[in-house]
Amino acid sequence: MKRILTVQDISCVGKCSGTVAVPVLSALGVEAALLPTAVLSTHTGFKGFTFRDLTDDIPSIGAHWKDLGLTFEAFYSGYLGSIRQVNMVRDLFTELKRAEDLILIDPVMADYGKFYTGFGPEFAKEMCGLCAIADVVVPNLTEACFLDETPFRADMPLDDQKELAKRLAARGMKKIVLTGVQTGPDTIGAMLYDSDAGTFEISQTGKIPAAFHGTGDLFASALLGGIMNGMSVAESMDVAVGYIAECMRITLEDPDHVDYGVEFEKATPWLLKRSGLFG
Ligand code: PXL
Repeated sequence: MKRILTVQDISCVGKCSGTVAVPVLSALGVEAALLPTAVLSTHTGFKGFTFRDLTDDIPSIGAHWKDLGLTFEAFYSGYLGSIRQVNMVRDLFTELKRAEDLILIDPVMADYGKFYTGFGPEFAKEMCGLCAIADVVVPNLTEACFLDETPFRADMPLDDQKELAKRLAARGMKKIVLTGVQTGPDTIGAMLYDSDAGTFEISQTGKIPAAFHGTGDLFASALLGGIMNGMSVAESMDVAVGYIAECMRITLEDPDHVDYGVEFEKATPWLLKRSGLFG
């Protein structure tokens, strides 16, 4: 059985980061070890959340795993709470990774043209350094602009988004899966730029007029799960795009849905079927 390590926070309520990464990867038949970077009462979209920083625990947890000789076939980071954490994660992944293992970095820090609470350009600079050690990075359009230190434009033409992906490759990123790509007036999706092959692939779906926290985390987790099951990055991206659309469709169908996250649990049968794992 494949084992991966994911490093991100636990937002006790909020359906994002660690509390979606582990169940999605487990459903896809991957053992997911979780190193929590912080424990929050809720994600930062709620007012008055509590935040217990666990940065100081990271080195000793990594050292214990090293003593045990534990190995992971992939390393996956999401929301990291500080520059110090970004640097620790870079050290941890570099130390534990064997040549054949994969690193996937989701540079969680911004969306819709704005940094999340607590992040800014200095953080983006450090995150850019972490992305350079990854095999696959999964920025949304805002994060891609901030990594590249270029102004965000919600209506950026597709050709400009391709140039943006190429500039990220020039900063050392290998496979770039750009999310939130406007592929047409009524379509949205993701675009993979494989800098070694010099190729672009696009996966798209009909636009759903809603936005929920945690969909980026679900996307990255489903993407990694697919790759761990032997899919190419492009195939897995296609599944992940469909999965997010399905999660949103199911959520909006429920008149009692909460507004802080999607009902991803109910889309598990769809994901397993689409991944060829069930039914
Ligand atoms: O979904 C990204 C994310 C993860 N973790 C925390 C967050 C957010 C987005 O706001 O607040 C704590």
